[in-house]
Amino acid sequence: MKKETTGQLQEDAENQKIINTIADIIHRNDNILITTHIRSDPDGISSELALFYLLISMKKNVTIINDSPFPDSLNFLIGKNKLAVNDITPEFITNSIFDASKYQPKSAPAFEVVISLDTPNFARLGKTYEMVPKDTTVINIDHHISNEYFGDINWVRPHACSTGEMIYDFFKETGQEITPAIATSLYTSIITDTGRFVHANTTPKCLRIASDLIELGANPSEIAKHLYQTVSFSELKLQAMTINSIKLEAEGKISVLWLTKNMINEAGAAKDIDTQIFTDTPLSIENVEVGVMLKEFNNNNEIKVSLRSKNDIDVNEIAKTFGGGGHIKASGCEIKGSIEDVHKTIVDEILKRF
Ligand SMILES: [Mn+2]
Repeated sequence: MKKETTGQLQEDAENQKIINTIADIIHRNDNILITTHIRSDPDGISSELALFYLLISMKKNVTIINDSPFPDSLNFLIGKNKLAVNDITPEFITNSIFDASKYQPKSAPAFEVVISLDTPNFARLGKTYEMVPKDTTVINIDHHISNEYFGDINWVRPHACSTGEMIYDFFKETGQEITPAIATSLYTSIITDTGRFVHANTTPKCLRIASDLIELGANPSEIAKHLYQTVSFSELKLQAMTINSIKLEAEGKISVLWLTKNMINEAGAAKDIDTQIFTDTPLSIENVEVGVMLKEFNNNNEIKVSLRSKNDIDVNEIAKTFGGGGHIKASGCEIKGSIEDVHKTIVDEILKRF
């Protein structure tokens, strides 16, 4: 116990040091680009927004560029929503979040600083990576254990439940005000990355932060309404189809769910549907140790593999075998091949770990 406390103090001191370094770089520069990984998730987007609100209040020139379009499901965090009450005109925020494919390099200022959020390596930035000028200072803020320390400054905390938790620490350490809009964003980070406070990354600290954010103006039931009670009927039908597709392997220790393009068509769901809600389903079955979701995407015969682990199996290691990564109990990778072939490949790889 004593050792852990010492470790915690050391981590706190290190956090303090690196936060000061980052704050100093921000103070010395004006043109800042904020970005997150491809197929952005709520943790990445919410962390971007919280930081965006902060940097705008510091009169910085801030641009958010992501490889993937802003997910409709998070519209409640920006624009004309009632949650984001502050002095920033909603249009400005909406316009600054744009699809990288429409990006015109000439029209953007030269970025002096790039802040990469929730992203383990350059490749995961997708096309945004090509926009990073070579002499830019890259600040890498992330909680993935697979992070490759690709920045000039690397603040990587695998024990943080979310990147949002780290951004919260940044606000606290630098004495910045957390407005209701920022509290709403950060609460969204934390609740989504902990799977509504049930995953192994749900720590006393993350619950304390969530509690503080509620006091600062985040409204849990309002946020939950937007995140969890807005499933379209076609999405729900798709969910039923994916549940029907589940196969048990290795005497019920592994379960594999399929999400094919055909299923999406048949259910009438949007092609870019957020499939986050399906990834935890295979692991919910009793006695299953590793849950897998296989998703067909693009047209290039590639399968997105999402891995979830209940107990001792390190799925970050498994994903790494195929060039992916993430966390010990939640990770992902992409494998070329038909869904049938990838099913066999990934099950064989998991079996080596039992
Ligand atoms: Mn995250």
